[in-house]
Amino acid sequence: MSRHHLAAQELIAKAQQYEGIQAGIVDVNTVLDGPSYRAADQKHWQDDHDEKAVSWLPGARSLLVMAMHHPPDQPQLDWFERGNTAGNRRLQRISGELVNWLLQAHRVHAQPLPYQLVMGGVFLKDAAVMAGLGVIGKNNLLLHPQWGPSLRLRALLIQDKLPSSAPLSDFNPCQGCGEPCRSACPQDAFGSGRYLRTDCMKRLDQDRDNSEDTGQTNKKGNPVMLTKWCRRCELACIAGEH
Ligand code: B12
Repeated sequence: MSRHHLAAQELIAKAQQYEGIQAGIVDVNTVLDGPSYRAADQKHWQDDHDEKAVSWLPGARSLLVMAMHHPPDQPQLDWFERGNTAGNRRLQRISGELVNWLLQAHRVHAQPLPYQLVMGGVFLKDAAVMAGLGVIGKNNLLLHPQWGPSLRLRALLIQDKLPSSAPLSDFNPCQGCGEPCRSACPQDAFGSGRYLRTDCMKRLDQDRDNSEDTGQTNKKGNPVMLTKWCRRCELACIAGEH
């Protein structure tokens, strides 16, 4: 077995040792050619980069995509406070540990990618589909065979070209479904037959306006606010093993 096959297999196994994590590998250029980049106009995203955006490892070839199970009975994983969520903080911690491990065990350089596109992140749902973690459902979310849409994503950029995981075949969770995800939307963001971001965004703006005061203060002495995002399209979905 080649050095890179071994690194890929061991990396996926290492990531999956963490409770509730599944992982796959995909060629980064395939993701950059994918549907979301085409829809969003890749050039626009590049032009839009924040000056604080991370610079990618030069010539990086692969991505490790991680899905973290987000059980519906743990809504706090998605609550947004002090600029982040608990679920995302856990994924960031795991990413850092995997980068260190990959360098020590295989002398392969990797880099945790940020969440936001403007900060240098990638479109994670596309990456996850291509890495074999699920398919895109009628709710425009990644659906995983066991977890349905109840997951959060994160990626590591890897310097070397590691062999890619195979996309899923024969997983069609939306076939014959009555689409409760779409009727659950309080903004009717799927009313036109496809997901409309501007409608969805209105609801998330309202969620932000309705942030709760935690009673804590940050270093600057300002109140720490907590936002609970609308997740109706996610929570109404019946895909996966509930
Ligand atoms: C910006 C953003 C938002 C914006 C805009 C969303 C949008 N879709 O445009 C707002 C704030 C509105 C939002 C809302 C939500 N988001 Co959001 N969001 C993101 C972010 C940062 C980028 C997504 C984006 O801009 N996509 C670009 C547009 C062009 O594409 P799109 O609408 O997603 O549609 C594309 C895909 O569906 C894809 N596609 C469709 N079919 C197929 C088939 C194949 C084979 C492939 C490869 C791709 C593909 O192509 C479409 C474009 O043509 C990602 C994290 C990331 N870095 O990727 C999280 C992310 C997508 N969001 C997530 C979540 C959970 C939500 C919300 C439920 C709110 C919440 N609790 O956080 C809602 C759900 C909205 C919905 N039903 O899509 C999760 C999704 C997890 C999952 N199971 O899929 C992500 C991955 C973040 C995370 N924490 O893991 N989000």
